[in-house]
Amino acid sequence: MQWSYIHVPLRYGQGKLGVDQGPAKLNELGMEKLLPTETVKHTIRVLPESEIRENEEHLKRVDGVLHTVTELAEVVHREITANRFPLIVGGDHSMAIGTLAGLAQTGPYGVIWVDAHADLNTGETSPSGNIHGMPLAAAMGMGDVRLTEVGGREPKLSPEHLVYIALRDIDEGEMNEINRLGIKVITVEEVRTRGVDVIMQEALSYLRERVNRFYISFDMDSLDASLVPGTGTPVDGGLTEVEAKAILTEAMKADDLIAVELVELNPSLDRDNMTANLAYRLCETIIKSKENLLLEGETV
Ligand code: EXY
Ligand code: MN
Ligand code: MN
Ligand code: MN
Repeated sequence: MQWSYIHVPLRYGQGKLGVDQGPAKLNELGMEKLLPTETVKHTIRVLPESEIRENEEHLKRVDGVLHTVTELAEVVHREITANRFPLIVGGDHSMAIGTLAGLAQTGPYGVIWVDAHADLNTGETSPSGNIHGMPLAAAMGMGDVRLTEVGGREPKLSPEHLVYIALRDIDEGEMNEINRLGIKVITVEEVRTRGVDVIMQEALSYLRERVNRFYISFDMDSLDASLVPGTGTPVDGGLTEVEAKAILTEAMKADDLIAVELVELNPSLDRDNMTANLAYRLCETIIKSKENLLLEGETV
């Protein structure tokens, strides 16, 4: 298995400066040394701030988001087709519009979305107009065509191929859609009371009844607000580091996992690098659990 390490220094899906520095901060902490030397590396291009117009109330900075997600879709499509394993690091969660589109170009897949938020708004339902709250709506073909048609006209994701974990800050429009579409939700409460192995087994078997591949998108704000000052939209009542690591380890053990994405690390908001160091430890967990699995596989 060969890794494809994809940097997405994107911040235009939301208004705070600094989240585009997430990938660079992880590299500063030594991230690239965690990856095997033969890892393929990509940095997705972003438009300069000077070219960004704040002129669309309901889809803020849409040109900046589109520029990057269009390229990301193509790179993800190409990397999966080349049988590599993308580790995609952001950057704000609007980047997932590109990831979801790129994966869709390689066939049906499922999603485990670890996030305090549903990211299921359209321009009409969004309270902020920030596109980082819209990637899953766009992937399901809901909302503005500029977002829904990234990487192709067809919807990129079916609602029954999505499982939320740690969801706890949901807007009214999103709640209506979750109920209407019957999207599967696993709360922090369930993670805590039923245990990570039980809920991950449930999430994986739910997806495996429907698709034979899945990816995990991990938003740093799925963790408890007290652990992540360095993220743009922290929410109380989140995951502990131990729970987050256990979820990621279970996902990495799955041989039908095709990609991992880690988003919303904002070093400018951080305190003494505590969020960046935590994100680094999560990436270490991701990489080591996959590498150990491969080693075991080889020794068998
Ligand atoms: N639901 C709120 C909105 O749409 O503006 C907050 C979204 C936060 C999105 C972050 C990436 O998870
Ligand atoms: Mn292509
Ligand atoms: Mn998110
Ligand atoms: Mn979030």
